[in-house]
Amino acid sequence: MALHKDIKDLKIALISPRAVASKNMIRRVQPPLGLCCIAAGLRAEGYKNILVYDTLIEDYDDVRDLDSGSDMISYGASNEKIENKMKEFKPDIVGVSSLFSSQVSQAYEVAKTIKNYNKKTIVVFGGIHASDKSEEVLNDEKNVDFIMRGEGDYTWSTLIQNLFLEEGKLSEVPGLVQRDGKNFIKNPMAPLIHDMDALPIPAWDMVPMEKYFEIAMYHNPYVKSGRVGCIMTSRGCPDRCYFCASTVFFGHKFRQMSPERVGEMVDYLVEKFKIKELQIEDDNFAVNPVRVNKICDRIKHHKLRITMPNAMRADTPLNREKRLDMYKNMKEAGWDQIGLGVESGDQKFVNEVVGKRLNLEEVTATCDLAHKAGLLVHTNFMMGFPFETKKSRDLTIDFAMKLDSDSYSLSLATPLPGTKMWDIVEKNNLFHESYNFDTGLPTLVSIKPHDISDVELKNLVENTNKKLNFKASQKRQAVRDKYKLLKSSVHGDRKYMDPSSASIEIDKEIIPMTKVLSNEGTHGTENRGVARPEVAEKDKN
Ligand code: B12
Ligand code: SF4
Repeated sequence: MALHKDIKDLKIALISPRAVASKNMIRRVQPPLGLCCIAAGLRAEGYKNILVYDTLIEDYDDVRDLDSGSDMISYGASNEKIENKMKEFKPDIVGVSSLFSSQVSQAYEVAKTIKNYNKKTIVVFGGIHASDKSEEVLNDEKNVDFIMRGEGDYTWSTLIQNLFLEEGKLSEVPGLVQRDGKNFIKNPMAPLIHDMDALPIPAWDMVPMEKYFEIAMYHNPYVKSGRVGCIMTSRGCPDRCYFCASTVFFGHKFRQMSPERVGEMVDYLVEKFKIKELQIEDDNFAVNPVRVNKICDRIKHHKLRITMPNAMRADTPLNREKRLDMYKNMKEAGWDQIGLGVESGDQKFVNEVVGKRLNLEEVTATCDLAHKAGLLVHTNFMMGFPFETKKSRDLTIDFAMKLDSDSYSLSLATPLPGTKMWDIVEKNNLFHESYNFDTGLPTLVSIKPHDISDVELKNLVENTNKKLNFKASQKRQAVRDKYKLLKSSVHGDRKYMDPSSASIEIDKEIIPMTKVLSNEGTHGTENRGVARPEVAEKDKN
């Protein structure tokens, strides 16, 4: 494709599509970190006209039923709005983030909208889902021209040069997938990025940060200030959980930013955006405890409130004294809560099926250590694994009930493309009849249960969640105080119950949630999440 203007003047739009959720999930929204990384990479190469367009923040309150009668919604800017934006910006090429499998139907809508606006505009998909299901995406959606697999931080400028310069060759673009008649040409992937410190600071300045601050519905929505920075300080995880899509994409090698680089990124967020809280999105933040301690020392002067919406291993470092020291440092640096990935209370299942090799005794010990350090603990469990038995479920419930965790997420296992669990589900024809990518959410049954009905399984998971979180809320005032931070939610960190189901049964007594949180200032709940004027107001003071 010949180019008549300076390549650096090309207009590049990067779009994050509408999100899909079920009605009882909160509508989360935070800056699309992947697109901000790509934009920063392009800017560093000298590209001048870059638009990062996050449909979610552009129209957070445009909530639509996905199919009439279903429990599913999508939210974000409409196709008309996206088209109008394209008419205004006139991109030469558009990159669409196809990160979540559950979002792919919405990503297709974006592709159709772009081609509707101008057939000549090149549409490129990238992100975790598109990388793993590249052929399927190209088969399903003719409006997608190319897929770029893998990390996009540096590969975009190679793509653009080879697409738009006369001497360019598409065979040179790492990770590119294109149609070839009925077949596909798949270029080898670029190597994973190892020098994490060399990555430019994500282009948060290209998204409307104030709007995110105002809505304040982040990955962890329990925030004291709306001014939150969401960062990632490492990629990759050495663990091998069989359900995890993250390692399929980012690999098992732990690739870490130095404490100094993390510090620079945090300094930037504090100085430029006046953030007051930090959410660290790493998959397994504490793989290197020495680094954690150094990061604590480097950033504690900012006095930020820090949470980790994702989990870390409960047994890092293995030495409990050192673990306690690390937790104390984290507390001193501003951490309020840590998250632990436990997955199941069935030790044999954790070791032999999940592939996590985690001694559950360490989980129990860690709850005590974290409390000693003054931290709250959130634990993550799953149910509804392929061929799971009642015995295994009972062990999970029993373990979680006895555990001194301050809040719990018990999710329904969801098959994610590329994972070992996906392969097991596919091979054994275990996809639930209602399953499609849209419904691949942790609040819905995606895998045919083995020895329980789907309805019973869903109810069991929902009720157990409520019981666990109720139990936890009775123990510590700090937990009840945390719930006050999200008045529109009922209970739990990731499970947001519909108000109509907001009661729990304990020993045959039905207790409404309002009573569960009695005198704690709980207000009416809203099942679709709300913008949070009270947080925005507090920030002004
Ligand atoms: C933060 C996060 C969220 C946030 C916000 C994500 C966002 N918009 O930025 C929230 C809380 C909303 C969220 C929700 C969910 N999440 Co989530 N989330 C993450 C997490 C922890 C970090 C994402 C991130 O910022 N990564 C860092 C950046 C740098 O990477 P990136 O976004 O992938 O971008 C890079 C590449 O993908 C690529 N790229 C990205 N876009 C594009 C576009 C083009 C054109 C190109 C070429 C390249 C490209 O280049 C980027 C730079 O290298 C990941 C785990 C992980 N390690 O990534 C899970 C992850 C993405 N989530 C996952 C899932 C399943 C979900 C949920 C469905 C369920 C849930 N667990 O609650 C929901 C669904 C969201 C919805 N409503 O549609 C899965 C996705 C797997 C899949 N196939 O679907 C992951 C991988 C977790 C896992 N362990 O498996 N999530
Ligand atoms: S610990 Fe987390 S990131 Fe690592 S493999 Fe398990 S689920 Fe994936």
